[in-house]
Amino acid sequence: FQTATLGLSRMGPNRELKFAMEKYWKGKIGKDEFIAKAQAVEELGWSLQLADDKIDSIPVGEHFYYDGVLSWAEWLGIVPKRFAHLDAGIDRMFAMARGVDGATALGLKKWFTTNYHYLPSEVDTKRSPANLTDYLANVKRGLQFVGADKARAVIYGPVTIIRHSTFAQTEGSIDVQRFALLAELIPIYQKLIQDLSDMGVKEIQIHEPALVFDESSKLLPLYKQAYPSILANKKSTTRIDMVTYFEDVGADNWTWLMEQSEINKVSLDFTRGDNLALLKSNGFPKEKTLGAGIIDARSPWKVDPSKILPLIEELQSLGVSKDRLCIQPCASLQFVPWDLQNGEDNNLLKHQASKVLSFQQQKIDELHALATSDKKFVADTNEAWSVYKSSGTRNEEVGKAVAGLTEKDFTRGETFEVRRPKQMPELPILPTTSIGSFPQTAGIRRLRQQLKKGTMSKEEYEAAIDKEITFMIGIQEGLGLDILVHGEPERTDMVEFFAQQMNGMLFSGNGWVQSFGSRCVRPPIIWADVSLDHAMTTREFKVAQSLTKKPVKGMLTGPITILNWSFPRADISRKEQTFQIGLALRKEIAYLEEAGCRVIQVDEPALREGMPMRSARKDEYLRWAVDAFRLATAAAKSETSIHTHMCYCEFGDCMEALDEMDADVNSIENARSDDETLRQFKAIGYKKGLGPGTYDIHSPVVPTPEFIRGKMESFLENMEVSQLTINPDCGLKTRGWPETIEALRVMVEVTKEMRLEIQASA
Ligand code: THG
Ligand code: ZN
Repeated sequence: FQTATLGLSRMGPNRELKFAMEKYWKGKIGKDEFIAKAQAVEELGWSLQLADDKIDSIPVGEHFYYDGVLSWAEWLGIVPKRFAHLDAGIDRMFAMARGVDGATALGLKKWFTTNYHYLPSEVDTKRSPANLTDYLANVKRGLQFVGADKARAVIYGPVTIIRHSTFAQTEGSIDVQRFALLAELIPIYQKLIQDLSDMGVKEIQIHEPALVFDESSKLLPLYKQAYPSILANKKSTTRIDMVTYFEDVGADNWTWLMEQSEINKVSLDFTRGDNLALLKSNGFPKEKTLGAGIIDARSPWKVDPSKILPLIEELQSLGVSKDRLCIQPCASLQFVPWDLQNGEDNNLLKHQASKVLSFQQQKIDELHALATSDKKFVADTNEAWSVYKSSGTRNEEVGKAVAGLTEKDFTRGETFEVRRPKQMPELPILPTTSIGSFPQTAGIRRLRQQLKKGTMSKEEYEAAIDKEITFMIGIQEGLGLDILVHGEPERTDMVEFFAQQMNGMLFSGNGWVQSFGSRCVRPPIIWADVSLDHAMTTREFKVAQSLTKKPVKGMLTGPITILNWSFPRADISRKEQTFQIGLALRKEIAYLEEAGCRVIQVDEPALREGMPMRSARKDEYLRWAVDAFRLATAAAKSETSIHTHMCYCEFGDCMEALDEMDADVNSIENARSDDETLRQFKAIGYKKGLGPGTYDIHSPVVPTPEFIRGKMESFLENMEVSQLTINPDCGLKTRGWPETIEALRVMVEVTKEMRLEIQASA
């Protein structure tokens, strides 16, 4: 078979691109040095695909410095007015990503169902000129390095760009604006395709993952308008690979795709959604090549030959002959770390499970082995999986606990109406609180480094953490907040912190994946049944609660978020793993109650991102995701107030699920969405507690009393007074102390005034 990839990890084996970007921003290196470092990473990626002829179709023009959607917006001239005066090029691109004085940065949004964020382009009435010079120069470099036979120029297609853009509400219908933008983009893409043809590019990968959204009534007309007209002038010798990923394309898009004679190859994801069913019922056109995304680009696990070899057979039996079948990762490999053998300490490599792990480098090797029908690879991999499966992945007790769950285990003892009055009855109306974390100062980060290096003992570290907690409780007492938090000085990444204390989790030392821009995360790897055998958060809770009479909120990360921000194991369902984590958290809630905790927040910021895009699977996912949260929280006493917090996503299409979680209070990001979230809660008749964010924590600007008052008036128009809790939008970890204190002071002062007004008018 032929082999292809659809993109590689951008950061490099040791996050070279991250460090180069951050140095360039600080002015420590110049532009030429920055570009040289970035190109070295790109060339390393090319080299490892060229080695032993492992990969036949190698992407070029695909190495983005910050984000792909952002780079294409810059190249296409989709630049909002506030940046339009800057010179085109990477500095304007970085300015849009990070903001410059007077011009706030573009937003960040989750890319499909991943934990990677793209930057939505903002469409203004006037476009800047397109400038594809940098892109074309990069493709040219790629052609020279990789050779014209293997190089595949990557283009982000116009409909995917348009689908990931925001439009001004004042400019009328979004649909009309989308078509207007497309009309401007078509000639730019026409010229681009022609230029690539002229440069000698033999195949172009047009990435149009928007084909997997369940929105064909809105998007298919755009596709029909865009294609084939942008391909009209291409040479017949330039082939087109239309690339999709993350889901199946659905029946309508399938029909359209297969009818397009200008499209020579269609790349489909066979690891998510059900493209196989579409192939079975429709067959595959004889003149096209199938790019079969059979290696899961988002999983750190090796392929399982007992599953993948029958799939390859089946694709052929469905009429895709061997010469028209190209095997490839289902998406870009940016979602897995660079190389399992690079920078990992023995902790990971000595672990039995590492024999079935596979990062980017290993996936490229796997593709080569599958393409060449390497029998030794198949035998070795089968053997590794069977050793793994008999190496303690199952925990009988956990298995029994999950299998024995009944309806009752998912249901609080009393209904919301009955239990709510029993929770912290001493609180005033409009109780004030924060989302949990306080500024992670350089001093706090230094403590952790010292503990890790061994220059500080555990006792000294804990004493220093307790001092931080004491300081934070003092600040909150002084501000007059009603529900306090300990501030989380002991925590790094909220998922890593919990995963490290649960059984069944594995950690890499150097397994970084890009989250946004230069920021990376190191997802825990779930390798065995998850369980908990000690309290994770009670020590710090007790320290904090001993310092105040006010209730201190216990702070946990929810089961769905722990799953979605980890690498789940491949041999059991995500649902089962999430329930295991749910049971572990259920224990932690009992430990916290035992320690005297009366209010516990279980954060689920990643609830929405794991939701499949097509409706049937969406409902199924929401069912078990909500159940996992309920499993974690249902055993709480009626007197215990369960809060949750959500952010990073728009939740408009899963509002009922949020209600079904049955939390007593949902403190949800709201400030930036102009109270849209608040109105959505009202629209579903939400009757439980709500803490819509009063101000955006992403900016150091302190909100004015008038701003907070406006927000609170809008809350009161949409909800009953008794439902409301007053809090910022999100955690304050990334903020400095001065603006944090000042903003909370304003929030508390305005709340006190409003309480008096409400009481006076009652
Ligand atoms: N944890 C995890 N995933 C997340 C978030 C999280 N996804 C969504 C959102 N939050 C992403 N936000 C960030 C913010 C900061 C960083 C990463 C993701 C970050 N990373 C450090 C860096 O790249 O330098 C590395 C982390 C470290 O050194 O511990 O700053 O909260 N899982
Ligand atoms: Zn948040």
